[in-house]
Amino acid sequence: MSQEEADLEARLEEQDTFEPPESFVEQANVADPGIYDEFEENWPECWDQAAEFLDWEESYDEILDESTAPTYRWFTNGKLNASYNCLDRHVEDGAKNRAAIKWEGELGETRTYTYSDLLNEVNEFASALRDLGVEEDDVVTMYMPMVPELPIAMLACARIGAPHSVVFAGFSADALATRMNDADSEYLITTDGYYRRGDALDHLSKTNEGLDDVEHETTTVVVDRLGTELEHSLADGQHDYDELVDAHAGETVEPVTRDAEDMLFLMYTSGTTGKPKGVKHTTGGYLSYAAWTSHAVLDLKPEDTYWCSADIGWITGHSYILYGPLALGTTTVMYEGTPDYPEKDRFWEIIEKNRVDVFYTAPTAIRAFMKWGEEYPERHDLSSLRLLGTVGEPINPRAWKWYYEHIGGSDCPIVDTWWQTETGGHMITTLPGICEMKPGSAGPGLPGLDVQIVDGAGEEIDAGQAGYLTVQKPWPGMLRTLYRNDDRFVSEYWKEYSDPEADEWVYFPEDGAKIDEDGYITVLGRVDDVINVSGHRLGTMEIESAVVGVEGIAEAAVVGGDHDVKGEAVYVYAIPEDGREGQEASLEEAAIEGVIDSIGPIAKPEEVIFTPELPKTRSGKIMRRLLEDIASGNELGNTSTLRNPEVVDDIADQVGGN
Ligand code: 6R9
Repeated sequence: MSQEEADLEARLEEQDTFEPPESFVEQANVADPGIYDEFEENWPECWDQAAEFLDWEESYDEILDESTAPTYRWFTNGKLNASYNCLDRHVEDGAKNRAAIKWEGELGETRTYTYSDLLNEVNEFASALRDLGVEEDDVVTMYMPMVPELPIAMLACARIGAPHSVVFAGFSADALATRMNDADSEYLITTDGYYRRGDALDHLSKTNEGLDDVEHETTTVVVDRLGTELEHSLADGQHDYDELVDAHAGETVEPVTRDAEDMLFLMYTSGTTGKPKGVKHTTGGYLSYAAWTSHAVLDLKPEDTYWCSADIGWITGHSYILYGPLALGTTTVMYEGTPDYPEKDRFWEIIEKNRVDVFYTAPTAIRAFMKWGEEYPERHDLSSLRLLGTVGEPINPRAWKWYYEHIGGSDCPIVDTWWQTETGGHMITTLPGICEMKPGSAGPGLPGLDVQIVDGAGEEIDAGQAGYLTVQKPWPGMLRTLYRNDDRFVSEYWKEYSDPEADEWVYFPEDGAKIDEDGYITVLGRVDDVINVSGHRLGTMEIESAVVGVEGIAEAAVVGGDHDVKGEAVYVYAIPEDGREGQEASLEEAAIEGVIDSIGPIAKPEEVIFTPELPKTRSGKIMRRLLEDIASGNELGNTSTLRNPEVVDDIADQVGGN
């Protein structure tokens, strides 16, 4: 490191606020600080501004209908089609030759789809889906890696009014079956396989294993990603994607008119109890909100090339690879593979090659880049970048500053965006052309949102104190319900702080947070039994039930422990059944396998710790906090209130030498 660089680094370390660069502010989509007051004074009419990013076939009667709260209805009786808004209208407006998707395959192959190419592909596949029998409101499941056929299939569904339910390809066969059964989804789009670090992975066998547990007949479409590398024979009811599309070459399908409140998609996410929740998003509110936040927070412009490195299998990919950017007519980059293949500079190579203007990634990736060292970004010209973003978990100031300096060249604002599957889009973040940035703090709530930090009784608390994050007014991108489970929708999100008798509804996202004097919010993490591994939400109960499903394990407790790169990692504490003592090695293997089979490799335990007993309170509750502290190597507090304090030392001795 040169003296100059060392000086800069020392300066950065001290600095705790950063102003957006003048050059950014001058061109920012939103630069007038008056927007905060304007939205507040003019609520909910302010949300017209989001709806105006879309073309409506029929205009709405009312911005917000609160009569069925907490199931709010937005843009009532408005009519539109999401695929029309992401494709046709841009082609009609003269952008037909602009790239819509630039796809980078892991092995180095690329594909570019202009808006007109993408529209054609979507039309053909929409026609094929209809031919297979898909009707409006049928849920179509996609179990696909990052191949262009995934967004094509999603937009084809949107075109014919069939909600999609995308299941992350890294999830297990069990996870696929659970979601298809819950949604009664009779159609599945999948692939034969995909590449990971150059190896061909078989995905169809995993798909078929999942289908064995689906309780109804399904029609499956299989995309051939691997060519001859993996030969598969398709079973009855399984169709080859290319053959289908060839048979419908050149066909077009009129975009189906959807009501603003009609479901656009379902997305399953982990919650406190074992069963994943089907979060329902709508056509009008969700799409307006994805478009508006892409404009205001990500500062996207039609001429931008933008890259979000998430997987489309998560909400971030839905809102900010696909729907938001395409609604605005931007070029969105989609990368199939991992950041370190073939080398650790793959991301920077993609940015340089595509002249990416705006880049959006996760803290876990940034921490890995830091570990690998700045020589990798230094090999590339990253001067095309104008704005950086992060999402998924809190970003520590050190990682923030590294990102700012080594990727942004100390010249790009960073938006640290707090939001959730349920919120549909960004909620807490700075507006990059207006706000100063404070590393480690996401920022204020967006204009039009009423975010408050409260104590256990729901009273707003003082700056600096830790409390619970709440959102006290509805917003267009919010979930409408949990699929076929309105009761759980109310009990999961609206129970803690609402007053149903007074018809006052407060959304509780189950995160802890604190706020400073300037209204900047630092999100402290989940307060429920959900852990955040590499920015992915995993329910500890789901993992526990996988572990206790293993023969020879009597009881288990799963917690998150601190991890350098992943943020949190999965720690399993397990009690062997009587007579199985001494077989810990094979039980550990079986427990790990059980978790991978039931959820997927992302949930793989970091350690399985065997113990004859779990630490319990006198009332018999497992002391999870204590187990978390042990896993994280933290100082252990007073354990004398336990029923069995003696087990603590015994367990702690086993964990990473703490
Ligand atoms: C978009 C997404 C949501 C949970 C959320 C919170 C955590 C997300 C964050 C963040 C701190 C940020 N989270 N962004 N925590 N700072 N910028 O990640 O959705 O997968 O549903 O996870 O992730 O705990 O409640 P999802």
